[in-house]
Amino acid sequence: MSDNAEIKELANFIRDKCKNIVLMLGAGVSTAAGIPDFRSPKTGLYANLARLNLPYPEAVFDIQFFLKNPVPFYTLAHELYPGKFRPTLTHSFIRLLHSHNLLSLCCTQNIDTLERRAGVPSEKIVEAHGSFATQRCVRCRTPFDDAKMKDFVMNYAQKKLIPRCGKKGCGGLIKPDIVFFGESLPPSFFSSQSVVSKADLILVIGTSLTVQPFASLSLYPVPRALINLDLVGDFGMRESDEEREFILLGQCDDIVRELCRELGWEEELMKLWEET
Ligand code: CNA
Repeated sequence: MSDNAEIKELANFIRDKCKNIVLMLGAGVSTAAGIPDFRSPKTGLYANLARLNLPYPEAVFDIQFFLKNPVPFYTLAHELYPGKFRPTLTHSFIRLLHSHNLLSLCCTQNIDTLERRAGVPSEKIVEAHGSFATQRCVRCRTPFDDAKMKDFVMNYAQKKLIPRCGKKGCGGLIKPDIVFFGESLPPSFFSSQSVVSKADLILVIGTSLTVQPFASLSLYPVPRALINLDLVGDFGMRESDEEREFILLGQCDDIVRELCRELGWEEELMKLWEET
């Protein structure tokens, strides 16, 4: 667990200096909800994909592979589909930052929509890698009905049916609006950059900072903090005359709870989480 003095310093910094906090989130924020991340050595998705017979683990989210073989993706989608999972304490912490008028933007790589479910307003969320919330045909781009999609994914384990476009003469594969490897990020990601560059704190939580261009947001010369199990990106390498950085290593739910205790928000956090 992280050094308590560092948590106290971050709490003081937030209290004294912050009005515009930008969050950068990754899969580690949702592991406590029961959703595996990608790269954790034993529990991550990539370590457990052998059963899907993939040529390489990332293929499950590769657009070229999906077009040839959508079965591994739909097998996984059935397991990860939103609705089965509850927001974590860290998601409620983001909602709390919003209630305290400190949240400028929540940029997430996650596709599980748990930020929305925790009550973070949609105008404050940039889903940089898309989400399971909508879907469309990969060929003609026609949107596909949400309820039908839910039915296909929820029943995939029994029926093994993959949704296809119903438009006459099309029949293309249906894919959730998740950004696969080989696809561009949504315009909202690029337009958010000016907000990130003006943040008075970038809070990086639960990400290995390995996927670009998302990871590059952490490089803006503004104060930043890392809350993660391990040291990632170029954290720890800033020179002493550069902007301030805080490094808090451990389970993010434990660290945000302690941070909230220092800020006098712990009771509010727990109440919010219990009500979510
Ligand atoms: P990643 O590469 O798997 O990294 C996760 C990071 O979080 C690692 O550094 C872990 O050490 C750390 N971590 C794991 N659990 C915790 C915890 N409880 N507390 C603190 N740190 C923790 O995942 P990234 O998000 O960096 O990679 C980007 C991919 C992952 C995006 O494209 C996502 O779409 C994709 N993804 C999303 C989900 C989801 O939506 N929940 C799940 C799995 C993968």
